[in-house]
Amino acid sequence: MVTGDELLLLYEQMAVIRRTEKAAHDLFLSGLVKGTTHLAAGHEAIAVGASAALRADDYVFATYRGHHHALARGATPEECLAELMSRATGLCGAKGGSMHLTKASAGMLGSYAIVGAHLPMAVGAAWSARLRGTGQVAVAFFGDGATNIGAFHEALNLAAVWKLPVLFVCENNLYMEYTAIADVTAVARPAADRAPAYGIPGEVVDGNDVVLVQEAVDRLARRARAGDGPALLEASTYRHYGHSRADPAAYRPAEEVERWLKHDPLDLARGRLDGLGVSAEAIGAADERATAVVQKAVEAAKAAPAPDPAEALTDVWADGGAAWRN
Ligand SMILES: Cc1ncc(C[n+]2csc(CCOP(=O)(O)OP(=O)(O)O)c2C)c(N)n1
Ligand SMILES: [Mg+2]
Repeated sequence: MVTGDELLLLYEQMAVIRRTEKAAHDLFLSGLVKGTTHLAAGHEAIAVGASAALRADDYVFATYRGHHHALARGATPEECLAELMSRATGLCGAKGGSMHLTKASAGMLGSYAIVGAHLPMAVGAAWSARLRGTGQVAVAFFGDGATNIGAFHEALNLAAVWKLPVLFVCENNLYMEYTAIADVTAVARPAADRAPAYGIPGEVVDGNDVVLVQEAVDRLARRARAGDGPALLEASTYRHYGHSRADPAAYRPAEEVERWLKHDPLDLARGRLDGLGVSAEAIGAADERATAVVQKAVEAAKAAPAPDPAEALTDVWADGGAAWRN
């Protein structure tokens, strides 16, 4: 069971993510973010709870809605915001942008814009871990929309057949872009209801409760490390912003939005902290630290230089340059 001090750390991480996403939204609207953004405000508890249950050397794969996973795996708000703003100090030197945040040194093996494409990659990483006997687990985070993509089914099947140490974590926010997943899927739980067809246990968790997510991922990761094979966790959640950019998400019923905003991951964690005897002052101090970190990150990213054009061909090919092609 998590202690008050441990949960306060998770709360602060979620508070940092929430504020980073708000900053990304504001920077986008003021024209400082190049390309698009897909914000994960509302999804914080999934990334933070899962990361808290994983080993530092485990592998994580995320989607284009992946800021929360990069931050939960140790990327800083400054690195992430600088990446969104195409600055030299960005997490990927401005070569990735919002949709491709990657921090390989922290096992964050990328954010992928092709829906479903990274699930087979996570299976490959799990296979590699198995062959090397490292005890590592690979985790693929993906949206509900990916469950209607062929790669989801291929990945689950192969992972089960080879009993690989991979966890499939579906962030079910009820929508795939502007379409309700329920309108195009015959089962109620698009991920969890299908997992048993591949011989994989499919569980559902409240994805807005960081403690429940941590407990579930901890249990499923132990199982995978012990050689008992893959598992699927469907985490119910809701995005606070639209799908991308400035989408006002007018296709979502007002009553639904209101209900989910009342089920906010930060509020839920605050309630649990209170129950564990953590003072309102301690929670307020965590909020203030989070605000200060993100404010500083925004200023630093704004002040950072653009990348040197001479860097354009570095980190592109395995040899670090373009010589491979010549
Ligand atoms: C293979 C593929 N088809 C279509 C798209 C366009 N597209 C981008 S995001 C998206 C919706 C995905 O929804 P979901 O998987 O639920 O993730 P969410 O955005 O809700 O996090 C679609 C269809 C794409 N990027 N890749
Ligand atoms: Mg979705």
